[in-house]
Amino acid sequence: MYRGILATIVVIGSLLVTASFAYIVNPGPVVNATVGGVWPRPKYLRSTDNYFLIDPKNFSILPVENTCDILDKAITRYIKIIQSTVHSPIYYPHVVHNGSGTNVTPAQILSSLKVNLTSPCEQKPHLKMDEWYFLSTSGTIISHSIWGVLRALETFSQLVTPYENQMLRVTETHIRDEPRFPHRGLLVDTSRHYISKDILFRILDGMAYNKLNVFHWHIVDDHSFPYVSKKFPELSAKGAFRPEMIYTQKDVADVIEYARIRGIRVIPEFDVPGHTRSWGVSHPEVLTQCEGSYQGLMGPMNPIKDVTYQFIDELFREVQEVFPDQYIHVGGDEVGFECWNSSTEIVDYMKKNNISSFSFLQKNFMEKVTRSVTALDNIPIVWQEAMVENVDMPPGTIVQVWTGDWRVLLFMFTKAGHRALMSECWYLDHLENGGDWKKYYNCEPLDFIGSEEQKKLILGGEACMWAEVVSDRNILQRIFPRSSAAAERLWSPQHTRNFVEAQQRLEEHVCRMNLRGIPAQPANGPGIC
Ligand code: CP6
Repeated sequence: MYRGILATIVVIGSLLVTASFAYIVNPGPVVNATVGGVWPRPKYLRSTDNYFLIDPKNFSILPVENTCDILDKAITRYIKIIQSTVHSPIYYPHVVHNGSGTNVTPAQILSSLKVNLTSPCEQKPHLKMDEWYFLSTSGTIISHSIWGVLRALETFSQLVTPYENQMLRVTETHIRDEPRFPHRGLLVDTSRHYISKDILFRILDGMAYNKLNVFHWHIVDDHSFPYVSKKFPELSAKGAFRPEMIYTQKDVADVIEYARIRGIRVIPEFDVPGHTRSWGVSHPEVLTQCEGSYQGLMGPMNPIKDVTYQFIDELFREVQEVFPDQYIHVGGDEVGFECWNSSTEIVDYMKKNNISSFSFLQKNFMEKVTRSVTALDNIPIVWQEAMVENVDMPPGTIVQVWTGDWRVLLFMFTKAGHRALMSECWYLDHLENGGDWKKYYNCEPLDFIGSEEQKKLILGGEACMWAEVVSDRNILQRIFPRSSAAAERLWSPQHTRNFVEAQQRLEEHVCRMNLRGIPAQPANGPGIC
């Protein structure tokens, strides 16, 4: 009874709020999907009563000024996507157009989309890349960088919907758009379960469909070491789950390239000094040998031995050559002190050097490691726990918040002048009942007390896909569409917070991702896709 009333309210509410959109009429009390709704929602969007028809077999995307391999490949991808839209389940006979995009003006045929890229392509995406674009569905894209063009093509492809007789339809729409935050990431853990390269590619596809631009590759951890190092091949030879569950140098290069041409940065994480048990299979000398009741276990890295730092330095030197991004994540989270406490060697060292706490050891460790990163002109990212005991982090270090009172933490880190990333509210391994994208959607990274200066230091955030309970079989469903909620929070203006409106666009966005080969799970309960 209650559920019936609730559903009715939801349906009526949806109709009221989106009266100016086209939507699908469904037989039951399900969430209606928009038609040609854009996710994440653009900054400025104006649609008219005019619309265009597209013959998918006779449509081209044409560079008018600069072009490059990234643009050529994007055109090939998006032509294919646009052509496949004729198979969308959000099909015309079900569609009621009211308000914008009604059949007021006789339809014209749109045969090409002209891409006006006003400056030469940059080779690789970076934190400060320009993602601004102008798009008119009457046939024009303008952008000052290749990255904006990629975002514009994604938006255009989302505005296109099926029409009768294998034709497509797009409402005349004018959009000026740019992201709110420059760092819009997804963490993927490939240590707790090995995720195959093909699935990583599809994750990157899905990221592009959501305008996410940072693939945070949590590539190794306690449970396995799949990265095949050039200098230390024994790390994966002994530390991978299975001989074939590895990322060769070619695999890594393929992932970076796949991401690059989609405007996605790849930031590797080699988490130290905790979360390193898999390193110890081949290099026990860099881990602490626990004693007492922990006898036989190996703990966090050994912070009092030079070999530890030499080893990290050499490995990070390689990692910084292999991964072109200027940033590298060095972890620093969840360092258990029990093992250090059990080690006679470490306790003696502390006495001799007048060190009274384990967090002081941790501070020294993180200072050394971040310095070896900056020595090679890279910039470290660390988890929040690395900020202990007045640690002296190199200038520019970014702190990622994942647990605890994030409002207090963001205040503290930005007060100290550090740039920060929000992840606390975007843990994708935490499951709730259907529709749990709403709690992700509700999370507002700037919702803490702090000055304008402090808020400018929030670069964005990341949704986190820890892989204890996901593998190739379910990771895509777990990531999408829940990370889409974070993607919109990070891209769209702060005032974009209307659940009822977002719900209908997300309903369509899930259908769209499904059509494009991403097995995104249902967003809202019963639905037509
Ligand atoms: N692995 C690593 C993890 C987590 C972290 N670091 C984690 C901790 C708590 C939860 C989820 C994930 N699995 N290396 C913390 C950043 Cl609830």
